[in-house]
This record gives sequence, structure tokens and C-alpha cells, in this order.
Amino acid sequence: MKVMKKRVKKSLKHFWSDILSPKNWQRQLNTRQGFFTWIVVLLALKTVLAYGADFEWLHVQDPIQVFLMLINPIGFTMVLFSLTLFIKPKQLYYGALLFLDMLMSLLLYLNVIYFREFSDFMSVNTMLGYNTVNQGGKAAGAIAFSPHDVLFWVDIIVLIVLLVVRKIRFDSHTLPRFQPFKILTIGFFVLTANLLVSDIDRPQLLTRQFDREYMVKYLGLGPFMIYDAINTYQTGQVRKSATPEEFTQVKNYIAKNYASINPEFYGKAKGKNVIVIHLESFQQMSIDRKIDGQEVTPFLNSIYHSKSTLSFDNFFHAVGQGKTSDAENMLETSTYGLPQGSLFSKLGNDQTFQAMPAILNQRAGYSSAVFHGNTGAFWNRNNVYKHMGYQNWVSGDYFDLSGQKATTWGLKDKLLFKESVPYLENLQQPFYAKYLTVTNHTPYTLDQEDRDPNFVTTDSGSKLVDNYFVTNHYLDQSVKEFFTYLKKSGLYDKTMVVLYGDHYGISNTDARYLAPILGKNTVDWNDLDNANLQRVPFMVHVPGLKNGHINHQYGSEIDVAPTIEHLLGISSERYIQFGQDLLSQKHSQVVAFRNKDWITPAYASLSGRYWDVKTNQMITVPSEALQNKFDKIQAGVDEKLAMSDNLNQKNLLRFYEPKDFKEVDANKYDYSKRATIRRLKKGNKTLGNKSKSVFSENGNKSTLSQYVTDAPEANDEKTDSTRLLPRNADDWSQSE
Ligand code: GP9
Ligand code: MN
Repeated sequence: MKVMKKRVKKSLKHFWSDILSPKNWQRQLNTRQGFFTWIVVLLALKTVLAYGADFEWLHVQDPIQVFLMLINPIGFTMVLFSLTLFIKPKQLYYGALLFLDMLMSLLLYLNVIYFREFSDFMSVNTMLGYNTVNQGGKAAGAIAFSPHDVLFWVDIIVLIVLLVVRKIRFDSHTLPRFQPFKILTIGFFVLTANLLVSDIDRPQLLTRQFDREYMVKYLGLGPFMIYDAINTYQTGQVRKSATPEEFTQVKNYIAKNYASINPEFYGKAKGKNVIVIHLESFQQMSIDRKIDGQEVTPFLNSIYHSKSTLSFDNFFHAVGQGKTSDAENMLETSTYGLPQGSLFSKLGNDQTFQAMPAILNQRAGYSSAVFHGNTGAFWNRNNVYKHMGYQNWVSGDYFDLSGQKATTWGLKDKLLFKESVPYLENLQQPFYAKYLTVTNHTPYTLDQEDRDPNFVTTDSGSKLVDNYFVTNHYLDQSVKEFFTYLKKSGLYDKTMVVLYGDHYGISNTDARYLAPILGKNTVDWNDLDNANLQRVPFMVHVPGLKNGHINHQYGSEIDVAPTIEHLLGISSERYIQFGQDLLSQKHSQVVAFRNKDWITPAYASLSGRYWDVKTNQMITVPSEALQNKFDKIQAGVDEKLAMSDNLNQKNLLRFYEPKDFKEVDANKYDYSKRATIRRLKKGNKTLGNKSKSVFSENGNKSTLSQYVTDAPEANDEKTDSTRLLPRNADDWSQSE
């Protein structure tokens, strides 16, 4: 032991005296390889500085992530910079190295500045569309500089000065023959190890691309930018090849599949505000669910059964890997998400959308806003919403997320609803507002103080399932508090509230724990049972409506946009929408899932097997007639998904201008908190007594005091800690 200690001490001493100590610096800087090493190390240090001082340490949470974050600047920089080592002429070598160093420092610094404004990293598109960034900077007053910014540049300046005054001399000896190769190989080795460890710790990182911060955390800024550039290039190539004729094909398909309006409901909510409440991970099986005689979601159940609600009990989610973002995409555009990855992340930077906020704005003068408790960059929403024409994006970046106020997914729902009021009440009516809740998200953990002491959950054998009903119950209370506010503030009568669940909360792996709760047998649990659980609620609550009922049509999230539009008296016929009005007599009951499986009231096709939906039996040998029928349904499903994918991947909507539709100009929007507050206030002021915001109608007084919540955190002081941790939907464990 003693010998070991001595040895370590000795080698540390050598490391200091032979390498680190300032007396070696000049000698090192005077050789090609030494100069190279200095530059690589300095750039890596600057990158880590940016991670820490500006990118909030990328929210690293475990030792592997810390390790990856610290090494990821090294491998990439080594590989890239070692290319200069092959250059023989000395001026060219030093010039190339310094040029690369400046270029990478510039990219790093641009990202730092961009992040301060947008809490996100720059993509190739944002870089090329510099306008957007520029406008953001201008609108926010000025670019936000910070004293430590000097550190991003000072090393380069010092090195150049030292070269000019010849304190550092150009080394005319090239490196030994195989040395550049050796360094390049080491760089590759570090980079590959980095990628491998990332893939083990976070599979599907590249395909799902749910969050740029994740990519940077695992791969580093350089690889992220290269990956983004390749993605942008590929998308660009696919898009370049597209022709207006391809769009015509899609248009003809849509025209053929349009389901005409139902006069009984058309325009029944005309002129009303629209509030969409996205019930995170909330499944239909929780509606009317009782545990030991006690309802899990008594308030949502009362809405479900109300005479003023159009409720659907055979409504399915159809999301793919994009989860929440796919659900949002279907609701806003009535087109499907992509077969792989999230459309928001992959295409959302420059997609041409003809989405709900723009349609309602242009057809009926609606203002628009989204409210959410997670960071603005998650699922690329900061960019996507601009292209959809959302005027306001009130994200977690607006709120105090410290201490107990947030779970790892963002501001708790009760607080989100309450704290949205100062923004909501300043929107001009009619408005289209969307609330994305988060507390009912895996792993469904909830602080003791937030739990209803009178609510007893299941004892299913799965903590996840038991906790799920607890957060269901919390979500129910949150929505109830919000409805109480809507009534008090007078908004209720003027508003149509749409509630829907975005996707399953209990995955197929855990679903068997639900079997006894659902009155089923765990042993017989089958694929059709899993498919049946993909039902999510869809309720359209229209105060004043008398003929509300529970509708049994089979349908999915793809059908929401035309259904809402028709209720608002806006014909959807001219838009490219793959869904159909659920209230139309012509609505087709074939539900297409994203993986090409399907279900109808009679049959289902799931992972290559057919099922009789009524008897819950597999159909192993279908009759010829039945097989023909299945083939026909399958062909229809395939065609529909292929048309939607073609439209989205090739961005075909850019070839189409529906009547009275002006293309959305994404550059117009500034989502910074400051700009948003200023804009809303100005809206009230310039309109004077024509202002139709709740704030103006309330005699220029806030309605916030009318909001009652029992959230124990409501008045908590701001602290330095936060639990917010933007994560992937699959990232949970039972032990949490
Ligand atoms: C994140 C939230 C959850 O902001 O919307 O997304 P999900 O993990 O469900 O896709
Ligand atoms: Mn979700």
C-alpha cells in the first residue's frame, strides 16, 4: 500500500513537472504536436465551460452522463483537428489549425448566445434562417452577454499574439510518419467509445431525437451538429425530388375520403373559445373506474356523462415513437406522425403546416396559445409551434419550477392551470388555447402532500399501476379546479373544452397487472386486450349543448381536427386532412395505428394476426371472403399512411394554398417571456374598449384572484433546486 502511494505520488509529481507545470508551456507550444494538444484541450475546456455556465450542465443526472459529457468534446475535436496534422507546409498547418479552432469556438459561442434566448441548441436550419435568431435577439432588447464570454475567445487571441510576437515559433518539423494516424485513431477510438456507451445508456437516441439537449449531452455539440446537418441534407434531398403532381395525388385521395358534415352538430359551438386539455398518458379505462367503490376521476366522469358533452368511448390513440408530439401533430394537422422518430423533431424546423391555430385564426379570427410545464425545447416545440402559427407558447421556461413545484417532467398540473391565468386572460377572444398536462406521466410519482388522503389506490402488484391511478386522481382534481375558475371568470359559457388522452399510460409490459382490475384473467391476456387498452378519452364539452351523448363510433386522434372545425362551423373540406368528422354519417370506422395494424368494430389486425373483436378470439384461418375483406381494409390503411408520409416527408403542402389560407410566416413569432407579456399588454391597449380579452372585460383587472387551488406548493418561495429533468417517455423504472 505504502509503495503504491509513493508511486502514485511520484507519477503525479512527474505529470506536473514534466507536463503541466508552466515552465513546460513554451516548449510544448513550440512543437507542432504540443500546439495541437493545447488547442484541443482548450477547446474541450471551453465546451465544458459552456455546458456548465450556460447549458445548465445539460441536466446530467448520473455518473455515466457526467462521464460522457466530459469526454464528448475530446473525441470529436481530436478527430476533426488531427486532419491538420497531415499538412506539411508550416504556415498552412498553423493557419488551418487556428482556422478550425476559431470556427468551432464560433459555433460554440453562437450556441451559447442562442441558448440564452431560446433554451435550445442551434440547428442547421436556425443557423441558415439567421433572420429568426436575429429577430429574437432584437425583440428581446439585445443579445445577452455575460462576463465569462471572454473566456471563449481569450485563448485564441493570446495564441495569435504569441505567434505574432514570436514567443511561439512555427515548428518546421513535421510529425513522425505515423503520428498523425495514431492521433486520428485515438480520436476515433474515443469517439466510438462515446457513441457506444451512449447507445447502451440511451437506446434509440438518434432515431427518436426527442430532445436536442439529450443529443448534446450524450454525443457532444460537434456530432450533434453533424448529425443535424446530415438529417437536414437528407430531408432536403427527399424534398427536392418532390413535384406538385405528387401533391395532386394526395389531394385527390383526400377529396375522395372527405366525410360530409352532420347538420345536427355543424356550427353548434360557433364563435366559442376553444380550450384543448391534453390529458397526459390518460387512458379511457380510467373513466368511470372505481377502486373499492371510489371513483378515480369523479370530475372527468361527470364531464363524460354530461348532456353538454359529446363523449367517445371507442376513440384510440395512434401515436408512434413521437408519443406526445405525434398526438399533437395529429390533433393540429390531421396528418399522421412519421413511421420512425418524431415529426416534430425531424421535420418541424421548416415544415409547411396548415394547422388548427392558423386555420382558426385565418377563418374566424382566433388568437392562440399553448401552456405547458416542461421546457420549451422539448419535442422541438419552440420551432414547430411557430410553423403551426401559434401566437403564444407559454412553456415551463416562463414559470418557477423550483423546489416542490415541479416533478421531473415540469410544473405540476394544478400550478400550471393556475399560473396560466395571467396569460390566458390577456388573449383576445375567441381564442384557441391548448394545455399540455404533465403530472400524470411515467413514473407517476407524486409528493405525499399532493395526494388526496381520502383516495385509496389499487394493490395490483405493480407500483407503476398503483401510482398511475394516484396521478389520474390528481389530474382530475386539477381539471376540476380549472373548470371552477372558468365558471367564476365567466369564460365557461363562452368556451368549448376539448379533453383527450394522448396515448397509453400503462405499456403492454405492465398491462397484465391491470387484468384483475378490469375483471379479466391475467393468463388469458392477449394482443387484442392490449389493443383495446389503446382507447383514450375524447370529450367535447360545449356548454349549452343539449344533445350530448356517449358516441360509440370507432375513431382516432386523426379525426379530431375536422370534428372540431365542423362544430365551430368551419368546413374542413378544403384542407388536406386524413381524419374525418366523427359526427359525420359518413365517418369510416377503420382505425389505423401507426404501425399499420388496425381495428374496426368487428375485426382487428394486430402484428400479423386477425381477431374477432366481439368474441375476443383470434381468427387463425379466415374464410376466403373474410380474407378478401381484411386485404381490402389493410390496403386502405397502407394507402392512407403512405399518403400522409409522402405529404409530410416531402413537405408537399408547400405546393398548396387552400382558399383563404395564407402561408404561416414563422419569423413573425417571438416566444420569449418578455416579448409575450409586452405583446399581450399592447394588444389590450391598442384595441382600447374593443379589446375582447377577459382582462379588459373585467375592467382591466386580473381574474387570478378568482382562482382557487389546494396545491400546497402554490405560495412556496423560489429555491435554487429543481427536479425538472426533461426525459424520454420510456425513461422510467418501477423502483422510482
Ligand atoms: C414532455 C411531455 C411528455 O414535454 O409532453 O412527452 P411524452 O414523453 O409523453 O412524449
Ligand atoms: Mn405524452
